[in-house]
Amino acid sequence: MEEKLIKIKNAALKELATIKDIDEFKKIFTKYLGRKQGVLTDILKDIKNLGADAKKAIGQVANQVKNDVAAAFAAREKELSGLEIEKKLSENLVDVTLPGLPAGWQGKKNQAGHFHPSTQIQYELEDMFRSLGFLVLDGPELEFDYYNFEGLNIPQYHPARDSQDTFYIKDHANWLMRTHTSPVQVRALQKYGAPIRAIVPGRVFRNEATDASHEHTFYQLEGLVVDKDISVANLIAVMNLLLKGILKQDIKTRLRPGYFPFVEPGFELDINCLICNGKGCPVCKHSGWVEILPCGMVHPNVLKHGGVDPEKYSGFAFGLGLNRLVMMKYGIDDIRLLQSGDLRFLQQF
Ligand code: FA5
Repeated sequence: MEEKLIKIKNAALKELATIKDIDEFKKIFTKYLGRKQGVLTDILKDIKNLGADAKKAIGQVANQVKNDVAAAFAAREKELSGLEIEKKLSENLVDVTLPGLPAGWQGKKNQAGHFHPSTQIQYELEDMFRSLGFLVLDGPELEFDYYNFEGLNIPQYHPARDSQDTFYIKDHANWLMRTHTSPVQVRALQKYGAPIRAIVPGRVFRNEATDASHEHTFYQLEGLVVDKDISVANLIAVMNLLLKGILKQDIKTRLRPGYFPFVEPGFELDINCLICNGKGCPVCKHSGWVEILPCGMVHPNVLKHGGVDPEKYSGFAFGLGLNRLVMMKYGIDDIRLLQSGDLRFLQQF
């Protein structure tokens, strides 16, 4: 029996050395050490049936063989599992250092996506204003009535509220979707105080009947400068710089009085319609002029709401209609195209 045990051990070790993967391993493991029917398991079971002396004589050898074979199997299993993991890794190799595919390639590898024309203009304006020392700020789209109206000198029941058709939030009397980016004037003054130079690009919402120049969801870019001795001359200089910087051409502008409760005096800065060159078209409502840049000197009450002393500081603010500027720059004759999601339109920019 001892001889038989040694033979089995040698055969098992020999076979163990020749196998190449974990599947083969599992097979020979069952063959030798399988619980129900393994060559070695069976012979070890037979030892029980030997007489006491024979059992004693063979027991030690049997144990040694059993331990040697089990250890050899365990070592080989470890080795083969390691090889298996390496094989799987090399088959599914992911090179994390490879550059990503361009956004929007959708099957056409050379077709990269790009920013929306409004975003392009927004980023250009941000760069321009940053170079003039302005902060670029953000504000919430879901806004409190206080910041959208009250803080801007538009109390409850003031008729100026009607000029901005508002989406109110059901069951939340104090909440609304902001109708302009001006609420960030008060927020910015409260947070940073004076002096301050900031712009606020952002999305605004109005319950509008849409047409070629009106959307219900559109973009504005607010500007705010508060410091000592700020005058209308500073306001006009910055407005002209802004329009020239973006439109990259000399354009005709006109400044006329405009009423906004949060500025005093208030202005409408219109530009000559670049769609029809001032001849008249649906975009300029056949007037030849496009309302693009309402502005004015910050009202003392707004400064007070922002915690700034109007006796010491003055400032100007403007609320650029970003979509309309994009339309003028690229000759787009319908504002609704901007949010149409139509690739034939978007791919032109
Ligand atoms: C305002 O929203 C003021 N907050 C602007 C302002 C800021 C005045 C700071 C003074 C000081 P108004 O409602 O006119 O003003 O809108 C500003 C600009 O947004 C308009 O000139 C226009 O270019 C654009 N705009 C207004 N309504 C729409 C609309 N429905 N669709 C697209 N653009 C619009």
